[in-house]
Amino acid sequence: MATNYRNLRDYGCWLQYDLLPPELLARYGQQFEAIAVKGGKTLTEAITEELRLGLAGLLGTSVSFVEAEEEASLVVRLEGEPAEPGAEEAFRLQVQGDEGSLRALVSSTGERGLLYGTFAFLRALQLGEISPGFKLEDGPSTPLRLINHWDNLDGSVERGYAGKSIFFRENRLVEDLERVRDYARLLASIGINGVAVNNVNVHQEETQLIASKLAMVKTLSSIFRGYGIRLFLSINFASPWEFGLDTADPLEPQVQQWWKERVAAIYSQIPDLGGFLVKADSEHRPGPFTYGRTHAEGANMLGEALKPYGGVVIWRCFVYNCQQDWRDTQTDRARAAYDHFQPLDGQFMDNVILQIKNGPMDFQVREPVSPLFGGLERTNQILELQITQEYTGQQRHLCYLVPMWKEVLDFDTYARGEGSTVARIAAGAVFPMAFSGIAGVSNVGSDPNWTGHTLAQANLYGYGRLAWNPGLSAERITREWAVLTFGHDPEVVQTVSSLLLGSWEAFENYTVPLGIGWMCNPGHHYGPSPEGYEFSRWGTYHRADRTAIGVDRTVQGGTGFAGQYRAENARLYESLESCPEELLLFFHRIPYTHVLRSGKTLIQHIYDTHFRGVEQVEEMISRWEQLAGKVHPETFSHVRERLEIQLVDAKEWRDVINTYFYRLTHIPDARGRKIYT
Ligand code: GCW
Repeated sequence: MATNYRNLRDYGCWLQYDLLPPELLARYGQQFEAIAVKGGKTLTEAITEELRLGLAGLLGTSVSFVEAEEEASLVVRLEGEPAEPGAEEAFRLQVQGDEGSLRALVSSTGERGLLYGTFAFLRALQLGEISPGFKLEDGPSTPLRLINHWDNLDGSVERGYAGKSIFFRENRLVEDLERVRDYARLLASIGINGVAVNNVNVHQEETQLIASKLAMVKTLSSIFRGYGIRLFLSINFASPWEFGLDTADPLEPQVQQWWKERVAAIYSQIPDLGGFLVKADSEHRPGPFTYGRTHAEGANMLGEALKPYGGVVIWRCFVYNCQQDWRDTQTDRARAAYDHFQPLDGQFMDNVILQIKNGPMDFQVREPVSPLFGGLERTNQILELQITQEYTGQQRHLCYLVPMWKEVLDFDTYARGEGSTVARIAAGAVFPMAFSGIAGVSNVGSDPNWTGHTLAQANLYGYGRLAWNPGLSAERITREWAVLTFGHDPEVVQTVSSLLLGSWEAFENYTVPLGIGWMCNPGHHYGPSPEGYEFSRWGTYHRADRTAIGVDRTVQGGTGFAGQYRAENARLYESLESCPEELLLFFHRIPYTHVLRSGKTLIQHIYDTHFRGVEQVEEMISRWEQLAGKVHPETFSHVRERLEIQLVDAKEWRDVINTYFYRLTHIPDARGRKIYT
């Protein structure tokens, strides 16, 4: 069962380890055949296995492991003590000698550093960067680099677009645990150090993971441990009640006691569990509000229970009123996270971490950055990104998210003057924090290629690389991924990279204009439905009529959301003149005849981008076609099929959106293109 996946090309993702091209073989050929791995224990097997596999594949030789360092041309060595917390994840990679007799040393004060250094060595080898004098001192910028799975025990995956869960099936663990190991390896190769394995929507069955089904967690954690990854569990805040108490009130001593005992039982089985991830008072999940308590009181109660074991509580800020009435124009969902959590700044225990979605709404193709970044000064916090493409084409469409994430990470909050970027906040460099980092919602499932669309593997890779170092450019990450996945043919690397890098823009062009969001089908969120969410309870309205569209979120005449930012950004968004145009309809209500900086009216901009988006997909297809015979035939036809689906859907989006606005406005396309009436 395990092996039939492995025979498939795309199963290997970016760890293909294909034989290097002749020019690199000439340099590296017979160079790294004797290896010494010194020190370490938990991760030694992972390190040696990786080197064996990697070097055999890349260099076409078999390697031997030797005791004496002098006999080795590659030494992986643990040395010294970590100088500060986190230093054990950093490594040094040095290459000496001259072409023809290279000697490489990977060293770290910690085992995880050695593992990351090993992957870095193999990557640098493939990129042709290993040469005499090469030196890389590298360590993660962000301490917590997490993946969140929205996997349910029955095997389904909430917002999963790549098959079923790779962990669970019919309330048990899957049989193929080897695949879980392969997954841990993929994650370790990009520096991930924590995984929450179950859905933040904790249904009844999953509540048992902290009790009768704890053995499943133990098994999974032992697999991940072998790759330096700690396990986290999503928990149900009302667990005490589910297990028979008559309350889950965080201030009730019996509830506190219940959690302490539960946590003790869990840590007796899994002493290195990372902690809990909690979605509370959000989309019908229970939480402290039921008992008139604050989120600080709720989170701290769990923090107390976890503290003796070094565990943390990751508490999500995705809290808003999901029972809104569309007639209510006072309530603004965009304000909710800040309104709920900013007043609690400074009240959370030091092992509680707030997890904040990148935008104030919910993973739309374009949103401003959540004002909680920069708004919270005395609270541990991590950024939440969505790797799974819920609103961005569901892994049927190519939509590479690294450029979007770069914008989020580079966003300057001005919280401590210029340069207070989200990246630096996530790195704990703006405000002192005991914990900081990044979490990404997984896009992985049981499909043989892991991500449904093979090119969506790049989103997982890019996420990990950015979490490690938000300073890496999108171009660098993309090139790395293309070379590791497809090899060195410059035409392939160039085409794949440019397809990826242009895809977010294309997707945005044919879907939802200028930051309004939500014009998708309710429920499953695939495909266009301009008013699908217009009269619903979810607080997601664009309020288009025949003269104007958008929500006024200014302080002056709107919901005041713009005022949640620091002065520099508040000013920027408040005024129609300075508001970045791609976010215009998020912050302002605009007549269709309003003239944009391009000189076009808003309505013409909508038409133009929608025609353009479809053309971009057409161009993507013809560029991909040119790779026939240059990439693996299975990958080639798989991607072509997906691109063809994307084209059909892009046309559907274009026509629905254009017609919707034409029918409202009766303003024709200035260029006379076909708009259905
Ligand atoms: O984007 C929304 C999704 C829900 C998800 C929720 C959340 C896990 O539509 O499926 O629930 O966000 O982030 O909690």
